[in-house]
Amino acid sequence: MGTTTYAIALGANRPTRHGRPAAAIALALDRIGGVVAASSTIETPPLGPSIRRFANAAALIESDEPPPVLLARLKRIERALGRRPGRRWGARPIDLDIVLWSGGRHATRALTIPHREWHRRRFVLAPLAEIAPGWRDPDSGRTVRQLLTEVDRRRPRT
Ligand code: PH2
Ligand code: MG
Ligand code: MG
Repeated sequence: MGTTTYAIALGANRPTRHGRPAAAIALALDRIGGVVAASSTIETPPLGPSIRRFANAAALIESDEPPPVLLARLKRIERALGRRPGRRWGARPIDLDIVLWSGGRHATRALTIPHREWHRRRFVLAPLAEIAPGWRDPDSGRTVRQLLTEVDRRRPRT
């Protein structure tokens, strides 16, 4: 088992030869490996310019890789599942984001952990709250469960 725990957010909103977006998420989890917990896969309305709804999920993985090495591997998996570089928020067959890691903060030009936007995004917080409700954001000191409650208070679910 790995020495480091990572929380990964998975998203997809374009079908691929593997099938519906939820199938790409299942396949990506399989490729990532080291999965110690996986949330359910939920359907979410798109944030931003995309029109199609997303499938979103979260997973905890254990790995010996330092953050840049894991990031490079996640990008290779994205490409293998059909992701092509393009518009920043375009429809995508798979998006694999590192949200948190057991090392606290990591900030370089190439990669920032915690992910800059994760604490505002219900589609990240809701799946993550299923598997790591007590994980504390190193920036705010709040748990995933608290952050989810705050997002819902600002923008009540309809
Ligand atoms: N990802 C984005 C932009 N908008 N909306 C939803 N619902 N789910 C996502 O994963 C998502 C998004 C950029 O990565
Ligand atoms: Mg993303
Ligand atoms: Mg991404």
